[in-house]
Amino acid sequence: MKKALITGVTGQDGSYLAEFLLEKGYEVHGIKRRASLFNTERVDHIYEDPHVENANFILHYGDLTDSSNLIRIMQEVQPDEVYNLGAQSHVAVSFEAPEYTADVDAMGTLRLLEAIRFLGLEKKTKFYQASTSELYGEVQEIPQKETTPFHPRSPYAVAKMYAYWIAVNYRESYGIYACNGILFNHESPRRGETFVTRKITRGIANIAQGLESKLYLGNMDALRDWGHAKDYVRMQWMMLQQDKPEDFVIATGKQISVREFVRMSAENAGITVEFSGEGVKEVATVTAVDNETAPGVKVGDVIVEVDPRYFRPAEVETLLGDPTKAKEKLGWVPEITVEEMCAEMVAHDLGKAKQHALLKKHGYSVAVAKE
Ligand code: NDP
Ligand code: GDR
Repeated sequence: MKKALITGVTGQDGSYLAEFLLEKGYEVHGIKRRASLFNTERVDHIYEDPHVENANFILHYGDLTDSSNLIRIMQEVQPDEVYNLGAQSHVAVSFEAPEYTADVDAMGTLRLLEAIRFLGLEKKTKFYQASTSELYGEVQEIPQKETTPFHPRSPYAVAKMYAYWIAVNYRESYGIYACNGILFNHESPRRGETFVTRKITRGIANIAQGLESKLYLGNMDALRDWGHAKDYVRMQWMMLQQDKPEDFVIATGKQISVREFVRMSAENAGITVEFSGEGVKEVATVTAVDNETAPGVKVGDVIVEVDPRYFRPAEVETLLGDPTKAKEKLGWVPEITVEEMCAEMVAHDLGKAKQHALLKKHGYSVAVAKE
């Protein structure tokens, strides 16, 4: 039985990857952070009571800022594959907490690679690094591929740039099977609520159910190549099953704007919107509504406004990936379109919003968390 160790197992990708590897028959170990509340919601459905004998999904307390902890876990598990998905992964937050982001995202990667070396696991343990299209930042070529030069535009992207190169360097210096997946944005109903797609699907669902009246967004012109996390974790595993370690771009090859994602999400909730105004004055107004799915909305309501607080000191305006290498060398093709993904996310968030609306109707207080 192969053993995998996943950092960031409680995150979006970590949870899908853990499911995927368990289905493949792996013993899966994950690192979770200590928090004052349970933070395992995304993996609770696959969690096994530690009292059960031969459990094959095992969680360890740990942190990417703690070398001795990482070495101990690595020594205990002796993994065949390490997937380094743990990160302070929010670009906007990285401007607020640049040093912490560097510590976790850059130094955390170094600590894991050093643990492999320190324990003499160079020939046994394969290493996957969660690299990112944010490395391209101010894009030098459209679409972006493995050979496109990098120009990172945030403390997050700069930290991930270090992680990218240290993985390459440990491959070249010590022969470690280390590779980078340069993944473009990927989303799902498990996406963190403050990333733009989930902020939109959740906000629209709450508005449809009358729990909120307005959604505030930043740069609506930003263009992204959005795929589904399930397709992308499959690729993470495929990258570690090759004879030779290589880096791959993972993307769909299509891009849409934040504005278009708003329109699509609203349609999925039975709301038609029209955009007017420019820059910080831009709004989305309801022009038609299906009151079965959106009883909280009427024609003429302004449901989206721009708030400059969500603008970033340096923005990445456009990203579009070219996944030809992954298609040709690994036979990987994304199976879920952005339209299907958006419909899935809205349906999921509408389900939750309906539950909250029902509780509210029966007199229970419902607080909607906001950024
Ligand atoms: P999430 O933000 O959903 O998950 C991040 C995970 O990292 C969580 O499990 C989080 O724990 C954990 N984590 C954060 N800080 C630490 C720390 N100090 N020590 C240990 N673990 C920590 O990210 P995604 O699942 O979306 O992304 C996975 C990886 O892929 C990340 O590295 C991200 O930067 C990268 N990436 C993501 C893309 C995307 O579009 N999703 C695209 C390209 C790259 P907790 O649950 O406790 O917060
Ligand atoms: P990104 O994702 O920065 O690409 O990083 P995010 O969803 O945060 O932003 C995408 C684009 O939308 C614009 N935007 C907003 N973003 C947020 N979060 N909130 C808003 O209100 C808002 N309004 C507009 C942003 O400015 C941006 O242009 C994600 C993360 O998963 C990274 O970890 C990963 O490396 C990259 O994707 C690829």
